[in-house]
Amino acid sequence: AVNDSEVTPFSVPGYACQRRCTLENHNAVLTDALSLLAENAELSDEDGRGVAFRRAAAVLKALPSAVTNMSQLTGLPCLGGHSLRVIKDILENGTSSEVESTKESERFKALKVLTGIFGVGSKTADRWIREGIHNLQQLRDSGQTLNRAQQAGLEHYDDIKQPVSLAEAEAIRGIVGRAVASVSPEAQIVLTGGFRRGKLTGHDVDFLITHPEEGSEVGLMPKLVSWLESRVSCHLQNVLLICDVIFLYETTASPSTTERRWRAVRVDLVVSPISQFAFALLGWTGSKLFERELRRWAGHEKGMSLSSHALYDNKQEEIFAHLGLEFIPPNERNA
Ligand code: TTP
Ligand code: MN
Ligand code: MN
Ligand code: MN
Repeated sequence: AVNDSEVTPFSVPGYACQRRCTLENHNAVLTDALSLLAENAELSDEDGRGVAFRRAAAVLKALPSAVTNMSQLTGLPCLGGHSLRVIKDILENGTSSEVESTKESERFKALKVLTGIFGVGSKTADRWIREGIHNLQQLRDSGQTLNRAQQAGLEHYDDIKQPVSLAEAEAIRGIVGRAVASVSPEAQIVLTGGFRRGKLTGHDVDFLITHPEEGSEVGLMPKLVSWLESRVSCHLQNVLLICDVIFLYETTASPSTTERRWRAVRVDLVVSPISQFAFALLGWTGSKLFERELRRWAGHEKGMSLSSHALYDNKQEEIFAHLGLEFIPPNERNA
């Protein structure tokens, strides 16, 4: 056993947006466990509990080495009693009984499978489970009415479940880039989301599109979508966009086969006016918790509202204060 006197407690600031956190994670066993409990809470419509587990996991992700002793955690932020019990269980026994039983529970397994269908959220999945639907076959047999997104999600379930590689993301960046260039030659496209943070795989590919001239981005999205859908260019006969978000493209076929290999990938396309581009880029780069923490910091520590469109000062008067001026109400600004 490690002697407590040898243990140096870790120290990290309270908000995730105050911390530098690369993809290197010395505590993956612990953070995987807490992330699973977060996911289960989110799927059960317990968002508060979900965020608490996400914050706890983020603190552990930011540590410079593996936790070996509970006393190293003394004074760390965001580690509530529940998260600490899970961590202690894993440090002492190698696994957490709560995590293991959650993983094995029929309800969690069914929620994961059903919400894994694009277009199906936890509320829909919960209703289906109450109607006795626990898997894809039962869903198909049930005669449930599915909307267009869900039909596509079900049809391409296996493809979409498979992570997108960086190479695929770059290939799709090329295809979408050519499509954007053909509907609006000056428009710019940036890869955002997890790939911008250096991840090598993702559950989708996120793009942010803008135009250097304010206003010229208006109408770009419908043009881009219909252009991709119609596959008008012979260079792009390998692309099909369905539901705005599911992208089918031909993977590099092996020369030995003439069979077409199609792969469905989720894409997120966002168009932003250039005046909001910086906020959109910040807002769509993630991670989700980093974004949430930036907004919490802005609100709680600075009295401001941050969104993917703007940063507002909640009290207009404060702008005057920041400028060292006495507040002048609008009706007295008729200079
Ligand atoms: P995701 O694509 O869900 O997350 P990711 O790219 O980090 O992870 P993965 O690799 O699994 O795809 O979201 C990307 C970012 O976009 C994330 O920070 C959340 C943010 N975002 C939305 O998802 N929806 C919104 O409406 C806005 C404004 C931002
Ligand atoms: Mn993404
Ligand atoms: Mn995601
Ligand atoms: Mn996304």
